[in-house]
Amino acid sequence: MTGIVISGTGVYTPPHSISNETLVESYNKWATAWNDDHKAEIEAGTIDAMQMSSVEFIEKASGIKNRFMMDGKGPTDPKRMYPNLSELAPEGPMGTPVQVQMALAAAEKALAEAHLKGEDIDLVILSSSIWERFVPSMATELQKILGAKGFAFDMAMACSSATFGMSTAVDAVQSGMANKALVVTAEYITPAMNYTDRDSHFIFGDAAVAIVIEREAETKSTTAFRIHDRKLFTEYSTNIAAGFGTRTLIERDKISHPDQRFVQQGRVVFKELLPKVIDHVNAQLAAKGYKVEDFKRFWLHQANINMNMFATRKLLGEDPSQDKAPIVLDEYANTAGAGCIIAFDKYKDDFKPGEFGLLCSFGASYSIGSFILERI
Ligand code: CO8
Repeated sequence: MTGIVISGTGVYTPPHSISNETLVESYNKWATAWNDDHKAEIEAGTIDAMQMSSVEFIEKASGIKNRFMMDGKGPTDPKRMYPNLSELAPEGPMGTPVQVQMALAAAEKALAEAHLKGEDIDLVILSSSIWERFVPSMATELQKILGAKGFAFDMAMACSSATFGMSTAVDAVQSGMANKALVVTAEYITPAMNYTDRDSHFIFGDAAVAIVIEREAETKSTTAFRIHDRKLFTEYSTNIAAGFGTRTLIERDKISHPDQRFVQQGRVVFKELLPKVIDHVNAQLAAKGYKVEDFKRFWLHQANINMNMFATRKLLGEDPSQDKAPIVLDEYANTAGAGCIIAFDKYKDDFKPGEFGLLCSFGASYSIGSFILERI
């Protein structure tokens, strides 16, 4: 027992809702035009034709039906196939980044639920998979906008950015380094996608989530969850990757190479990561003396519906339901670190004091972060 609670959460949903139908139509127009342009080579057998994407495949293989984007026009323009700057983008590189504006919108909701103001916060962690700006740190800009005190920093842990950020915040509050912490995971991830890659063009959407962490004895929240336990795991893997970084500033001719953007071995990830997730959760429950029956709900990472079905079947020994292990990826797609927190935010209001839930992120790097929570 930590004496620490999650006293508020918030979700920011971007303005552009893009369905599978829209995305597949633009991809197929782009692929058809590419095949027309390369007709001679395709006929000569020197290159392969681009295959068409399909709405049916996407829904069956992933469970995704829709996603939200900060710009929907670029990725669905067959002549462009990458995002435009968002409507929220500042005039120049030193204006407030879109990612900070997404973070702020989520933070305001989380603070309202916790009955706190920005000035009550003395630690801001902006923990996300990828970065719109490296220096100055975006967390310090969010700290300034909120009027928060203390200190702020950026951190990154791919799909487990939110849970690892939360764990760091718990440590800071427990140790007395901070009194009240705000963790924000702002996944502005569409710029890192390759919309000309049939295998991955449908996977991600943008979203931001925020979580307030504070002492149970001090909280004014009426919806708080006590953090009973947390368990983190990492193991290096290149099966989920995005190559861009400072090297891209040197090797500028490689900016359009597919390896610069998101690329994954989806089947390998499925096979390698899931057993680790199941072992991780079972070990955590056994170590703390819990059984799966003790939990009302499992808020799981949101990458693929088949992964979540498999994980809940293995853990619970039964077919999962929306009530037991809610799915939000049908509407939001994969939002990297934000996914399990969106599920938590949208499926926590029916909890009564004394009921338990398990929050678990898993994905790139590899990483796993799981929290045992009790509604107080
Ligand atoms: N339309 C039609 N057919 C397609 C399409 C498409 N869009 N895409 C692929 N196909 C074809 C394939 O070519 C293949 O054809 P063939 O059998 O002839 O080779 C066939 O469909 C089947 O393909 P797959 O075997 O790849 O299909 P799967 O059923 O395995 O599904 C998935 C693919 C959906 C990718 C699945 O493997 C999956 O989701 N796995 C889990 C992956 C996962 O969880 N990844 C973690 C994501 S990373 C994350 O959560 C956060 C990352 C944060 C970092 C971001 C940095 C930018």
